[in-house]
Amino acid sequence: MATAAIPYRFRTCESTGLRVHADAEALLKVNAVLAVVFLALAGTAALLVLLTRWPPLHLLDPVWFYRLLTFHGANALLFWIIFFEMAILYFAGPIVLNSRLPAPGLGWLAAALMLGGAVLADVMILLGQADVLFTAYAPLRAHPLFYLGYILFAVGALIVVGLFFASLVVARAEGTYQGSVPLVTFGGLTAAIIALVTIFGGVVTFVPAFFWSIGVLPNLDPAVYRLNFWLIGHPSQQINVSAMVAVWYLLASLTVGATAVSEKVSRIAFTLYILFINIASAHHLLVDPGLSPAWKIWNTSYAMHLAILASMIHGLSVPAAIEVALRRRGFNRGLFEWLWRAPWGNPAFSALVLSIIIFGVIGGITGVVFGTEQISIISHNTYRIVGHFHGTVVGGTTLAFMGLTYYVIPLIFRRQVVWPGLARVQPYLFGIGMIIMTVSMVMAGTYGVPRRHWDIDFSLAPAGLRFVFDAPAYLFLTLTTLGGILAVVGGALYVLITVMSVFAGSVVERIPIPSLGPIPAVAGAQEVPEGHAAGQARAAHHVDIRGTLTLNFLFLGIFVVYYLLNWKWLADVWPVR
Ligand code: HEM
Ligand SMILES: [Cu+2]
Repeated sequence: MATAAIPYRFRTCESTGLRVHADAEALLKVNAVLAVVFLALAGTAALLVLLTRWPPLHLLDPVWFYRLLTFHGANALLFWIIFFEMAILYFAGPIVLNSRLPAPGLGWLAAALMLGGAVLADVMILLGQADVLFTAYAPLRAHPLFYLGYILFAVGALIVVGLFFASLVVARAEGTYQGSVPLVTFGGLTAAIIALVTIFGGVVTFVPAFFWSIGVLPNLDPAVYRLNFWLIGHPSQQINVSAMVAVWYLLASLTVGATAVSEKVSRIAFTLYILFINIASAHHLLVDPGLSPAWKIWNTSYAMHLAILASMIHGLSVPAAIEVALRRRGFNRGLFEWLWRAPWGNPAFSALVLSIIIFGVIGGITGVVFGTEQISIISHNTYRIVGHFHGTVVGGTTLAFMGLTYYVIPLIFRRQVVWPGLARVQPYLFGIGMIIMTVSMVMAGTYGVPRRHWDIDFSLAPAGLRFVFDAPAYLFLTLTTLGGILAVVGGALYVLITVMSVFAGSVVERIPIPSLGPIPAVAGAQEVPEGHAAGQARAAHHVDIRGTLTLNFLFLGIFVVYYLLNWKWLADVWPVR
């Protein structure tokens, strides 16, 4: 090898046999720990914002409500998720491909830039210099250092994306990996390619905003800002979806030994994301003036549905892979024996399944419906939107990342997960809390409750100017609060378990991985019992996914009903007599 002069240190993973480069592993650890720290910050702000949005309580005053709402959005959707994605790229690149990480020094520089940028932006927000909310829409103007923080963070992320591409090249050139890359790397590659486009969006959005905030640019057109912002704002969500789906395949393999039913179809689906997702950015601009109806309709129909098709393919393919794997073990009776006998006590598995369900049923269906040009008019800027995206990035992506953590701890940090009993219930608390919260937010929004509103019924205004919503709106806001509290408890448990395991867990060298050998016992999870021998023999050569297909048709049924209901609600807004 050409690089023999540089002492690259490797270890061989006892559990997977992978050859792990020490620098890649150290960078993975640092990024993962930082992710969890920022999640803790985001979650603290979430609780305060949540309790403020409950009309009887109104915990924070208006200034701190908007300040911490900004803080919550930035720390959750940028810092937590992207730091974790950087960790995933270090895993899906050099570690999965047995290769070295080229130029590890750049990885440390990137981590420093990202940490510095995140801290800078957070400090500016908390000092009251950036009360601009997540979108930072002009003409709201923040302190220049806030935009600089975002820009530094993005530059750091760009470097890590570059290192990921470089590690693919190095793995190929040095022959540490032959053949086509595994699905998890392919998913990481999808996310990394979309990230390039997204970071371009970040440049055209935040660099002008920076120059505007220091006074070099005299004015920033709000409509142009919004158009540019959604070139970063929407595709970055597709990075989250691609990373989440890659984690789904990985977790399905780690927890029950599942392999994709058709790798080719799954790869095509990932490619559809790259080709068609950016067009969907237009759904954020459907009520904006200045853009023609033809532009809006073209951009939120036709090709956009090819990206949705991709998610539907993964939503069929991952559960199908799980069903096939469990039926192979002999859980072959009827439609659903495999489902009942799945390893529900393994937190990585329950997180995976809840993530698929919440992302698909809540996030997915509401996304397609609210992104429809006509229906957008009754959902835009209502609490329905907040319900929708907590279904995707929280119930979907965040929960999947939580599940993966239960393997990162033993495999990368080589620590036992502490408190197995609590770890077992953690995904259920978070997931069920999120289900209650997101559904209630969507319902409150259906009764007209706006998003980003400190005081929906203007309780401080003179009597004649107050506004009262229909009673169900208040009921759903109460349920939102209860579900949110449950999720905050689940989230806090995740942070505690992770931090305690990483810093004080007992050392573990080897855990069983079902795709490579015996069934896992992560965090004291119940083992998958070996199935009935007869069923096992019968199932061995047979791809039977009747259970998954039944669930998928149930999903489509809910989809159709909800879509039609929304057209009815739209018609009710403007009755024709
Ligand atoms: C237990 C966890 C969480 C709870 C209880 C929670 C709750 C909330 C609430 C009540 C709002 C305010 C909505 C409004 O007034 O319009 C909000 C906004 C938001 N949340 Fe969360 N959230 C949680 C986790 C997350 C996570 C993990 C993410 C991202 C990965 C996230 C991303 C956002 C974003 C982007 C906003 C919008 C900020 C804005 O409007 O500028 N949340 N959340
Ligand atoms: Cu979008």
